[in-house]
Amino acid sequence: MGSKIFLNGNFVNSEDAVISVFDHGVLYGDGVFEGIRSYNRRVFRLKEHLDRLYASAEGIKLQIPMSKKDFGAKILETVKINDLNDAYIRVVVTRGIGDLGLDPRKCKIATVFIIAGKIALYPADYYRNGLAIAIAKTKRNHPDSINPKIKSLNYINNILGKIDAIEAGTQEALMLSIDGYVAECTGDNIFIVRGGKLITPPSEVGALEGITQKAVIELAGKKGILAEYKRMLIDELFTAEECFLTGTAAEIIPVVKIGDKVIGDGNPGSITQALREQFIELTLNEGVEY
Ligand code: PXG
Repeated sequence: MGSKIFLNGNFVNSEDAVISVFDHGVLYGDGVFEGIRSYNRRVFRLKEHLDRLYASAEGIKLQIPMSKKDFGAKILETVKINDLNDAYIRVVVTRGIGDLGLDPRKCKIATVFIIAGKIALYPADYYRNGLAIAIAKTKRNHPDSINPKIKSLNYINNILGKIDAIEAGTQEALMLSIDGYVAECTGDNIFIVRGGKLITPPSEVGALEGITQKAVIELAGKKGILAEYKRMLIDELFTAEECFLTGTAAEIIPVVKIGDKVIGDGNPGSITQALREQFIELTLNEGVEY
């Protein structure tokens, strides 16, 4: 059965949810997006996702033709109308329809759509036993070229990193900055535990400011675990006590191997596991109801 998609002001059936070949989102990846989840009929961190969406749009000088408040209401309506208890919500704003040239001024109005569907999760095995990740051959975009805080539709850098992961036979790949610092994975932020403390790379190295990343830092704070944003070289990961990834899709997933190096004793760490349990509890109780 098809779902209902919010597209440019209306709810349409999924088979009718089509956009123009002249949309600059398609022609140039000119647009921004968010991936949001709902749990237990509550949208997790809606405000944070809306704030990031609007900040991303501002970062590419794209005017979203709706207020943040109305946008939030439409997101809630989209999950509700599709009667989903737990959903993956994809929110996209493109530059809109223009001509066969880059000039964004030719695009008179942004295209907006919201899809609410089921989420494809990592198999439960990976949460129990941990993930092996590769080190991507592809370097992360330089932060002076593309501000890593902008969650744009231009994901080729990440997709090349994902292809590196696939070629290495892993699910994910760690991306390093051009000068060799640990940035993030292709769709997740990375943390290590060292001396019982959490360390994650700052956005300036070339990482998206993750909403899950921030939630995990808050949770750690409540448990009295210190967390800091710090530049790290790859060697610092190899000698970490624990390592895990965070993201809307993955939540918190343990990493037990990076390239050919085993992390810790090769099993998911206890701090990682405790944070994961707390995070799951948070997702069920927090969030905006619909
Ligand atoms: N880094 C990158 C490059 C991302 O795309 C994250 C980190 C984690 O951020 P959040 O705010 O989600 O904690 C992301 C998020 C998908 C999908 O369908 C990807 C993301 C989120 C949801 C779904 O692949 N990426």
